[in-house]
Amino acid sequence: MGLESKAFVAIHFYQPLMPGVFFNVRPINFGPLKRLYPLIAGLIILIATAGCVPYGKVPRPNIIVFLVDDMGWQDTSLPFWKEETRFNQLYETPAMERLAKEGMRFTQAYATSVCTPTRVSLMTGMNAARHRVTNWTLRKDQQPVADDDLLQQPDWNVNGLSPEPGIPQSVYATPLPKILKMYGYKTIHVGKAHFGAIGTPGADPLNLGFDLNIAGHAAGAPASYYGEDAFGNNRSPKPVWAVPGLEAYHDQDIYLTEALTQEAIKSIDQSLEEDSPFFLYMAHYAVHTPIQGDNRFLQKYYDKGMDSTEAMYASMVEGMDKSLGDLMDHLEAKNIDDNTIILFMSDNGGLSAVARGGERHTHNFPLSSGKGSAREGGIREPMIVKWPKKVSPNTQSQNLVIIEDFFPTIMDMANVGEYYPDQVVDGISFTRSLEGKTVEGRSLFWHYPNRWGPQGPGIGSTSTVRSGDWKLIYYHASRDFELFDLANDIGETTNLAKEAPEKLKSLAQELTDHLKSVNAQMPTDKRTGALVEYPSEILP
Ligand SMILES: [Ca+2]
Repeated sequence: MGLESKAFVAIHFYQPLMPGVFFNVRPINFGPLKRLYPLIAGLIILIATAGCVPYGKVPRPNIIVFLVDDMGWQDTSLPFWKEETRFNQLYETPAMERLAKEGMRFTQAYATSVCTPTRVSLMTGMNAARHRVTNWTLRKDQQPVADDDLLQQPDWNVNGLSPEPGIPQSVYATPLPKILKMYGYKTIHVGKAHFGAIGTPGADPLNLGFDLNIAGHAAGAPASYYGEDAFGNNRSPKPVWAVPGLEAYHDQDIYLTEALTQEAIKSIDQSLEEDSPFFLYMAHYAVHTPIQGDNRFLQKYYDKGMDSTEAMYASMVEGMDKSLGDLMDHLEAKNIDDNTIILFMSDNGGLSAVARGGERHTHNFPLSSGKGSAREGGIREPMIVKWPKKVSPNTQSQNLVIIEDFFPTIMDMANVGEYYPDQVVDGISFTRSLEGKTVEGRSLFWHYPNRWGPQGPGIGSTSTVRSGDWKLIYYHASRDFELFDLANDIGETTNLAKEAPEKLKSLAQELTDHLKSVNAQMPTDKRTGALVEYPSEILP
């Protein structure tokens, strides 16, 4: 047993004397031993720390999760494919290029296809089928999108993540920042939260173990990106989307992305003054709708002859990238860049079914479709990790990674050792990938028994598996299958379900086994009143 786990046990044991400080561990009835608490606790702490580095002195790197909202795999000048695309030539993201030169680029990294499921998986390490926050959240006890005529959505966790047990229709779990805080991190939330519904504990990042919350609440988009518009706060009635907590920037000529960056830099400086390692969850609202131009960068995209909506979108992408560059500059200026890990990720694919300029479902080319879809355009993400002295600079990994893997990986990065969250962690640490090793044999799973709203390829109630280069999508309403060979068909243009029946059968079985193992919720077919079958059950 390592020092940290000894300390952990000590802390657990000590819990009755320090209620509410650490985990919500299940209460132990020590009864008549109560009077001996101070003696027992003192002995345990003595044993745990004898001959070891004191608990508070274990060196821990700073960790930044830089999470972009709705950014597509191709919304960057940094190629994530074997060749540069026209989008790589259109977008300008120099800071992402700089980060990739200093770290590792993941070319096959995944999230879920919409916001909240990804964020809950990141904070808990759970696969969406298990945590059951399978769609985006907003209002307490309400689905954000009504059923369609064919399927009734299951009783999924519409209230999102909860740090407290007993909240109806929520998943109770020990959130990532709560554990990091226990290990001495100053935990900072900046930007979009979108973990829990309005009026539930999970709506407020402070309840999840963050020491600071700048601008995060239940809503998953800003009413406005403009300081002149007080980020939506001056409207009457005030929309639920009005961004909280940035009053100092109201009526100023400042873009939301920049205001959040300035606040993040202040919070880093505060951590340095307090001599604490920090965990900064820098979760930008950009580049989610509303698509509103970032005037610092807009003109150059007009000059490229782009559609006006697309020019505005590209300016939002570059504004986000400048934030990354400013943070990297600040780490260097404070001489902490060598002790700060940066994980860059997006929470779902680029929006393509609505609100964009140009032809629908083409904005993530060569990938098919976009946000809300089980196709690659909805789930494949730009991901970069810089880990000084650990990750070789300017490297790439083709290993499969999915969003719930961030949780155990960050535990490794933070030197947490053994830890005991209240949930089952499905994610697998990708530290081996970061060491440059090839990791094979890992299958990834998605489950979306819900309705998103807009229509398009791969959009709908689905379950999906990726195994090796093969991917199977099971459509709940039609019971249809799509089978793709991604190595040769990254655009998912050719359905091989009929040509490769054995592969179809094995993937349908693997997907079924996963869904059953996590007790996944299936929708109900309104025509029959019965639950939709698992994929293997409808094959001959
Ligand atoms: Ca999103």
